[in-house]
This record gives sequence, structure tokens and C-alpha cells, in this order.
Amino acid sequence: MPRALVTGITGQDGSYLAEQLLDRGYEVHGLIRRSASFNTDRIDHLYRDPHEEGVRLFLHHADLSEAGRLVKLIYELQPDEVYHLGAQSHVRVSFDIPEYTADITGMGTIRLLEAIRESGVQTRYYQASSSEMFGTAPPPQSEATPFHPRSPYGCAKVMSFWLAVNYRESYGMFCANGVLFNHESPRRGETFVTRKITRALARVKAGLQEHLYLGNLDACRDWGYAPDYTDAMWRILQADEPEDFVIATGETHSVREFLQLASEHLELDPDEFVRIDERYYRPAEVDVLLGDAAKARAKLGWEPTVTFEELVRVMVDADVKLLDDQLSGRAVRLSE
Ligand code: NAP
Ligand code: F7E
Repeated sequence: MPRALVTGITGQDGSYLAEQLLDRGYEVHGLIRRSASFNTDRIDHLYRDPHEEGVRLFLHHADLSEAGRLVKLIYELQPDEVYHLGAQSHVRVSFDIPEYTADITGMGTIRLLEAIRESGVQTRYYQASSSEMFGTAPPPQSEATPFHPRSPYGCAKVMSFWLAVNYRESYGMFCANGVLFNHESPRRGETFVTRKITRALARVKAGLQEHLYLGNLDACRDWGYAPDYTDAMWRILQADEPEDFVIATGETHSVREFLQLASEHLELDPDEFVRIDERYYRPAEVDVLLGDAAKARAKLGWEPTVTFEELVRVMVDADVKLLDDQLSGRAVRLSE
């Protein structure tokens, strides 16, 4: 049975990836942070008491700030594949906590790669790289596009990208980057713009919220559906050689378009409740992201399966249902 270790298993992508790996017959080990509040909502539906027979999902307390723990886990688990998804992943927040972001999103990668190298474990390593690394580079962006990051988060991800390349070139390790453009789902963190919008719309429609405060509505993103992107991660690690791949839909839409379409789906007029608050502007913005995933299509047979319009509808419907369940006191699971 192949064994995978997933950092960031409690996040949006980690939860879908864990589901898909379990479906593919893997034993899955996830790294979770100690938290005073429960932080495993997205994977609770996968978790079973380890005392039961046939359990294939195991969670381990660790933090990307602690190298010794990472070495111990890699050495003890001897994973066949490591998916490094853990990060301080919020771009706007990275301007407020740049040093922490560099430590976790950047240095965390060195700690993990060193843990693999020092333990001598032969494993395939996936690095969660980001379109945010392209920053001001004009669209479309592909594997050949030079990076020009615009945030501490983007800078930390550039460092991690090159570390994965460097460990591949220096030590012959199987390290591959997935340069993923924005991908969303009903499990998206509540402060990223798509989820912030769909969650607020459900509340406005229900009469629970009067206004929605947003920042730059003109930014354009290439938005895909998260489970398609976690499938790409797995494909990247099954390739014969470790290579870097852009994963994107090849379509770009503005935040304004997302807002308009989502509002129309609930027969709402955004002009009536959306307000602009400059606090959500960034000191430096990434204006247009539009990915060219031709290499992934050709070499991995990867294709996005969900259109922009479908993604908007799925997210709005999920937030309407979530709110409805909360209001009626039904048990709520982010996994639904
Ligand atoms: P996410 O929902 O924000 O999840 C981040 C994960 O990292 C969570 O499990 C979080 O744990 C964990 N984490 C944060 N700080 C940590 C620390 N100090 N030690 C250990 N774990 C820590 O992110 P996502 O959207 O799933 O994205 C997954 C990865 O892909 C991230 O590296 C992100 O930067 C990258 N990426 C995302 C996108 C996108 O559009 N979603 C695009 C390109 C790249 P808690 O649950 O405890 O907070
Ligand atoms: O912002 C604009 C904002 O925070 C998208 C992360 O997963 O994808 C994500 O980073 C756009 C930006 O995502 C609000 O200025 C307007 O232009 O949803 P976001 P992001 O910054 O693109 C990349 C690929 C990652 O790697 C990251 O980990 O929306 N925007 N008004 C707003 N954004 C937010 N968050 N909140 C607003 O009110």
C-alpha cells in the first residue's frame, strides 16, 4: 500500500487530496497543528478511531516551524510521497505578518526538504507553488514565464519553488513543483474573495447581513475547481521524471464578474449591498493571472472539469445550504 504524508491536510486542498489518495488505496498521514479550537472540520468525515480495523488515515501533531519533529516524522513514516501544502497562504495577511509568512511558507520548505535529505528516505516530493509568483508578469503565464512576486507570500513561494528545483538538481531527489493558479470550492477559507462573496450572499439573501465590504474588484484571476487541482498534484508525482507544471483553466475573470454572477444566481443586485473598503486593498496588487497549462494537458493528460460559471453556482449553493443547515440546527460539515 503506497504511503503519503500531507502537510496542510486540514486546509482546502489537503482535505480533497486526502480524500482522493484514500480512494486510490493509499495510507495517508497528515500533519496537523495543535490548536485550542478544533481545526479538522474539513477532514472529520475521513477520520476514524485509529483503534478500529483497516484505518488508513493518521494525523500527527507537528508544525512547519519545528525541524526536529519533521525529521522524526519522515524517518518514522518513510512515506513514498510527500505533498507539501502547509503554508501561511493568505496574500493580504502576508503583508501584516511578513516574517512569520517567510518562516512558515519559505523556511518551512527548507526544513521539510532537509528532513527528507537527512533521513535518507527515498520519496517523491510535491511543492505547492503558486501563480502568485508571477505577480506583474504579463499574461498568459506558463512554465517559461519569469517570476515577479508582489507580496511577502509570493516571495516566500518563489524561494520554495527554487528550493524544490535546487534539491532536485543538487541531490537527485524527486522534487516537483505544481504552479497552481487560484482554485476554489465550498471548502475554500472564508476570507479568500470567492468564499467571502458566496458566504456573504447567502447571508444577505437570508436577511442576516446588510453590507459586504470588498477591496479591488478589477483584479482578474484564473479560477478553477480545487478537486481538479489536487488530482493534478497526484499526477505530477506519478510522472517518470520530476518536472514543474502550471495548472490553470486558461480563462480569467474579474472579482466584479464573480460577484455579479454569484449575485444573479440568488437574484440579488450587488450595487445594493456591496461597499468598497480600502483596508482590503493590497500594498501591491497582482492585476491579471491567466495560466497556460498546455504542458500539463500534454504530459499529464490533465484537464479542468468545472467551468467558471459552474464553480460560482456550486459555491453559492453550498453556502446557502450551509447557512440553512446552521439556522435549522442541523449538523454541519464542510465536507458536504
Ligand atoms: P489553506 O486552506 O490556507 O491551508 C493551509 C494549510 O497549512 C492548513 O492545513 C494549515 O493548518 C496549514 N498550516 C499553516 N501554517 C502551518 C504551520 N505553521 N505548520 C503546519 N501547518 C500549517 O490553503 P489551500 O488553499 O489548501 O492551499 C494549499 C497550498 O497550496 C498552500 O501552500 C497554498 O499556499 C498553495 N496554493 C494555493 C492556491 C489556491 O488557490 N488555493 C493556489 C496556489 C498555491 P491550519 O488548518 O491549522 O491553519
Ligand atoms: O484574492 C481581490 C484581491 O485573497 C483574489 C491564495 O490561495 O490564490 C490565493 O491568493 C483577488 C485579489 O486570493 C477582496 O485584491 C478584492 O486581487 O481570494 P484572494 P489571492 O490573493 O489571489 C493564490 C494563487 C495563492 O497561492 C494564495 O495562497 O481578490 N479582492 N476584495 C479581495 N481579496 C480578499 N481576500 N478579500 C477581499 O475583500
